[in-house]
Amino acid sequence: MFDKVLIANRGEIALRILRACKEMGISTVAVHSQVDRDLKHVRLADEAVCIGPNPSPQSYLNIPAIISAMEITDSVAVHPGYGFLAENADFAEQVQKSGFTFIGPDADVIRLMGDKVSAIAAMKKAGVPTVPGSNGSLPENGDRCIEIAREIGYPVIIKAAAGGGGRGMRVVHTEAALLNAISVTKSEAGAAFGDSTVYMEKFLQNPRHVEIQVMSDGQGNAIHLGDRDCSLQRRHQKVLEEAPAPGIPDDVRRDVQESCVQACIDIGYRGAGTFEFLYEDERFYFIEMNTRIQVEHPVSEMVTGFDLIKEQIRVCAGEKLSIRQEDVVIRGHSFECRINAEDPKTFFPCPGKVNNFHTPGGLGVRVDSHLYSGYTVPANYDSMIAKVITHAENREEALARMRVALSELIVDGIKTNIPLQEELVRDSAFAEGGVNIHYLEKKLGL
Ligand code: MV4
Repeated sequence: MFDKVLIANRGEIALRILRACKEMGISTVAVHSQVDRDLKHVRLADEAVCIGPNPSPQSYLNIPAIISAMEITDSVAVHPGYGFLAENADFAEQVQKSGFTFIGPDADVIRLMGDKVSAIAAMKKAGVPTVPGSNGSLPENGDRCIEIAREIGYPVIIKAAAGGGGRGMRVVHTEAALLNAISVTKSEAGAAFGDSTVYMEKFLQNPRHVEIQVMSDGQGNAIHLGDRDCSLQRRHQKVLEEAPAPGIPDDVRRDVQESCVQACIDIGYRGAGTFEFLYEDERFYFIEMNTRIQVEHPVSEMVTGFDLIKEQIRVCAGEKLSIRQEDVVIRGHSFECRINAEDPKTFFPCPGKVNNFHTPGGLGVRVDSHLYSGYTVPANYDSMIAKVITHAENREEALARMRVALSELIVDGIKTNIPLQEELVRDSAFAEGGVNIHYLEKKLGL
């Protein structure tokens, strides 16, 4: 096992990783920007290194600074968390070339999945169901593009191969609008990502966002840890997630889960991963794979009782998977509410000093947060300040538990989205289960 792990992240996920390392007897190194020296995990880590000024490009995205911090602290591995460098293949490669271990898949697997065209091709080959589409990048020839769109049928969506997470896409409803949409999406993609490759898919009008959690050891063993429904989102930011995804027929669910496991083995995947799907009319359609631990991983941990961060560390240290698929039993239901420091009406970030922080508790209640009374939320980073997670024997009880948990939560001094979350856990359509990706934005009148 690793002697010392450097945590290349901040906030709640840095604290989550720190706790896992401590439980495993691994020494910890926190790296932080200047404004972040008072972060909770920085105080709790065995060592801390300031890696630069507050803007992320100069600190949390500064690859030489992070590798230097590994060298001066004798760290042997780095956990990237989510965001920042978590899916940066060049970072993973430079970590490896410097003689350290990146806690994640190989750089070439990150690259394969980072390019959505190659990711979809790899998934199709492995038997994962994909969206009907161009099966590769769009040709330069406009007449060919028109033919492809006719075969797929309108509406279609043009997506940047280097995009993902909602960046660089455009819906096209008519043939008259197709070629201009392709050319605009291409130039935007070229400017944003330095790669103007685009592809085409059938546009699904009212899907749900359902994703499958996997874990693989890169030694031929892979398992899934069930699914999550993340359909409640605003501007591609998830707001409230749950596991398992409600109302999916057992055979449909089993088939897609098994295809994800097979894909992990096919691509030589190592570590935690998420297969993102659109789900419509009882069918799954692969859209992207995330090669990192995700914000919403706790709901999968709650229903499986399995520590995903500890397993990531174990398999990336060269151990085989510690459990088999038969050992994974989905028990009950779990919800996660993301708490953000933002105006509940305008959604503008609201950083500032937290005078008082009181967290809910009790059976089946978990709070993943780096906040403490007196902490100042800086303006430089993501506005998520806490995740409130509940677990119970069934969906209704887990939701009731969330209503109580939110009623106990106090974040004094700054504006938060707690009022929005309070409303969502009382929403009757959400309580029914299975709302689609447009539900929240429609409810908010966007
Ligand atoms: C789609 C789609 C409909 N049809 N692809 C947005 C984020 C990126 N991961 C893919 N996205 C979408 N791709 C096809 N063929 C609708 C979306 C989409 C979406 C997907 C998941 C969660 C929220 C979303 C919000 C708007 C659009």
